[in-house]
Amino acid sequence: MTFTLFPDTRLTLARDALAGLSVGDALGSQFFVPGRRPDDLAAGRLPAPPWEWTDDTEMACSVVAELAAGARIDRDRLALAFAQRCEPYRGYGPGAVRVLRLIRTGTPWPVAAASAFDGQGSCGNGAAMRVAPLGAWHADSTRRAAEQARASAEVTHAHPEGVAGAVAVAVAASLAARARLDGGRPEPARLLSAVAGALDPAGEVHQGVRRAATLLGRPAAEAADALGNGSRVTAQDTVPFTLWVAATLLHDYPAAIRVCVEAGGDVDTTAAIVGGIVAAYTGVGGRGGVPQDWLTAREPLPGWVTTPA
Ligand code: F2R
Ligand code: MG
Repeated sequence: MTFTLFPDTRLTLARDALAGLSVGDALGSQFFVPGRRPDDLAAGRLPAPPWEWTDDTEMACSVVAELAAGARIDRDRLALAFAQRCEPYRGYGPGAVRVLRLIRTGTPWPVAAASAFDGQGSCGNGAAMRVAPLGAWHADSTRRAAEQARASAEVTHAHPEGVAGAVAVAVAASLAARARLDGGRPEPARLLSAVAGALDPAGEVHQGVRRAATLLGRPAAEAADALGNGSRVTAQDTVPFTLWVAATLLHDYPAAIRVCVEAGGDVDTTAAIVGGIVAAYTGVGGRGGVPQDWLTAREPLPGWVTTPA
């Protein structure tokens, strides 16, 4: 079935995904504070606000601002926006800090991104962590979501696995937002199979997503053990597990975030990825959606994304 998606609807879907992404990021990063225990969250004891968001949210806000302004990713503009808005204290990866400094000081983004990690390019999870709102924006086309995710990734992540991580997350968010519009819920196995179908079969992210499908129905700890929980901070070690969580708990944002927190590893980023995909389906508030009190506890988003000029 084809349908027309009006710009306001695209923006609403992308903003809901951004709400889920930023709350996941901000709440997840609270669990790096010594003394915080995942059990507290399971028991309903929330950290004291404000929950400050990190690089995941800062970069995702630039992606949404870019879409709101031009409806597509202009790589030159996005690279400059990432570089100029980067507040290094937000917890950026070391490769990203260097690439963004090069771009800020005039190095063209293709050169800067290709120079990372001794010329391999970054396969960090940073291109995946920021892209769910872009996928939700493209609820009408997984092909377009994949193509635009690739464009958004390339400006910082030249390694094919870093790009594949972004494509996988964007396709999952596109399918989640589409299911919300259609009023159905994708079968977890079908969702993972559709994501895998958008990836290079020779890649590690692809293989991880296929493995995730074989672990559906197993305990979360077993899935995290087999797939990785982001502790290596790479796309390969982060994206397959996040897709397993999102596919399993697409209808239940709080439960999905709790699973990320309990799995440990790169919790702000696993919760940002999962939160972005799941909120593209559940929306904010209401049954299964991003809880209003969690949204209130999150540090406000920057004015340039909430009230653009
Ligand atoms: N930096 C972090 N998390 C560590 C600190 C967690 C916590 N706050 C604490 O206090 O303990 N988080 C941020 O980094 C991730 C996004 O990273 P991005 O943008 O991809 O950056 P980078 O530096 O390019 O890549 C991240 C790491 O991946 C490994 N890596 C990348 N390319 C590689 C390659 N070609 N070969 C080998 N390793 C590669 C490196 O370890 C990089 O440092 C998010 O989690 C964000 O929140
Ligand atoms: Mg972070």
